[in-house]
Amino acid sequence: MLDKTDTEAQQREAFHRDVHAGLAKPQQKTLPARWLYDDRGSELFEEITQAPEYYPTRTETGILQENAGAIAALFGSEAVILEYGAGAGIKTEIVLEALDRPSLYVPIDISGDFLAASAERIRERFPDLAVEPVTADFTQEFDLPGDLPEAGSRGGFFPGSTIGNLDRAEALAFLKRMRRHVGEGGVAVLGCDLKKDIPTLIAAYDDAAGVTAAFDLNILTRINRELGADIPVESFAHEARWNEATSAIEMHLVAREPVTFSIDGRRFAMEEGETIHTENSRKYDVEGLAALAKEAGWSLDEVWTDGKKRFAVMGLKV
Ligand code: AVI
Repeated sequence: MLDKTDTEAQQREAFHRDVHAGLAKPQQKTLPARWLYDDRGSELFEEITQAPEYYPTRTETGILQENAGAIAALFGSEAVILEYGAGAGIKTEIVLEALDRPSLYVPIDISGDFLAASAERIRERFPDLAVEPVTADFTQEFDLPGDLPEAGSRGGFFPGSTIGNLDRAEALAFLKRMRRHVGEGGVAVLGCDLKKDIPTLIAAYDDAAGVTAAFDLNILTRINRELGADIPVESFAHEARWNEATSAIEMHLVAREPVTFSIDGRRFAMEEGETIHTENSRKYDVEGLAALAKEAGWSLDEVWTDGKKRFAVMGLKV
């Protein structure tokens, strides 16, 4: 687990390192998607979830609402719920509300401030529920607090299809980590955006109101502000692309003209049309993700989906 000042200093250093390494690449320039989420980025992501074209959030929420009883039954009585990425808001509340006498809720998030605020909200909403937030980057190894109660089973909750933002190796490592955290007799509920027609996917990642574009471009504003850079943000445009080989929607920032800029005194140049790849959002089919989960020690117990089969919520057992 991380101390707040440690986290901030390490985060800053890691941001600096990732930006320099990613933008110095001679071929495809890249920026890791995790840096999209500063305060403004997190606000814009919240707005994306309300965009008419962005179906995943409301589809998953509907699936959780419709199947809350069955999901609660999978978690069992007196469960310890480990949520990877705090603050799925309404989705978390739907699940916690349906549970039978949960013994503890453990939200896990890298952003300590965000985590504290969402833990507070949950405490107000569920005054009888014990809440023990853990500040940690759940895409890396970390240990849970040693004093978790033994009553009931442990259940991992990973909604939002955030698994799609990890590459295959990271997703496998994450599923193994969650398997280790829940131990024998543990279960998990995993949200997963499914493969579908390409126009629907592209529209979801390039909404007409330009919220996703603002979210993507905000990473350049963040670099300018936090790393003292002078990237001409208006010289870039957001683009969403489908990559069939990786089964992923990719977000790119395309240079609309030749651009030069400096970051900490180091010069960078990009040609017109050259792009910075900022995010992958992988789309699975249930069989593919179940096979990956199996490799990590899980077996598929149940699948809940919507009428159009756009999104799946998967119930896993150890
Ligand atoms: C957080 N994650 C699941 C979102 C997704 O759909 O991959 C991030 C996002 N990027 C653009 N729009 C939404």
